[in-house]
Amino acid sequence: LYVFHVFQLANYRTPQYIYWPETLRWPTSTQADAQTQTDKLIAQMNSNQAQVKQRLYNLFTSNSNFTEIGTSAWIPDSGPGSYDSFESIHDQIHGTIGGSNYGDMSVVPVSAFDPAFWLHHAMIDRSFALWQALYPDSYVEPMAQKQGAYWYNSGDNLDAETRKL
Ligand SMILES: [Cu+2]
Repeated sequence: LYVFHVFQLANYRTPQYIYWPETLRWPTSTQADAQTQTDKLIAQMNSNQAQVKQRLYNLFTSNSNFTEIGTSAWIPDSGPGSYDSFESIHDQIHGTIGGSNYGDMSVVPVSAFDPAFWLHHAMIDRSFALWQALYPDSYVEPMAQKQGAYWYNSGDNLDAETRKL
């Protein structure tokens, strides 16, 4: 895997990214001598494959509203239900590659150090492009920010022109 030498301890909540000299997938531990467990990664990816395939199929075939399928932030105003989104699938893949001991792909500040990050995000972009080909008239609808965040306050109106961060 890719070898790198960066880091300032103060920037990371968990110290292993300081002493891991390379990206790790399904690391054996959070200790300095942790090793990637490729067998566990492959087993988990194989285990999840059918479920992720079905979820993508469902998004392509059962929902023509970009706002609803784009992010996991969309929450209907009323009614129980099970909702899915490209972002939720994206999140699951990050965790599946990172594994249970916080491999790089599991943690936002370091996930892009794993070359798998770029393949994964290319697949998410591809999925969006395929969905947009099916539903070319649906796009971002204005909606209020649900929770305060660093750049936005709860209730701020966000739309397609909102600055992406
Ligand atoms: Cu990501």
